[in-house]
Amino acid sequence: MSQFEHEHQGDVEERHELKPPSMYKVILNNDDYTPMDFVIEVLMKFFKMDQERATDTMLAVHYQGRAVCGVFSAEIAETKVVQVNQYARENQHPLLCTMEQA
Ligand code: TYC
Repeated sequence: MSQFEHEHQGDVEERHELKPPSMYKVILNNDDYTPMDFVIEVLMKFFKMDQERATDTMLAVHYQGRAVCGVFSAEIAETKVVQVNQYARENQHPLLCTMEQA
């Protein structure tokens, strides 16, 4: 894939750099208090996982400390983090969702 786009206007050439957008892993972190069923519900609701995949991902977080729930553009990742943490707080759970560059 070409990294540059060349635009000709008369005898003037403009060069625009075309960078692919940075991608971010959205991560769910373990804690001792959030109920397993609530984490499964979050994974199904915000990450469109089916029950089986949500259960596997929840258990990966429970036993390994954290797991990647998906990789998204910065804007989508930021939205997921805010929505998950807000939903957890509304339900009085300490569940923590974070993001880091992929
Ligand atoms: N460790 C929690 C428990 O034993 C379950 C849990 C899983 C919490 C995943 C957070 O991201 C999490 N109830």
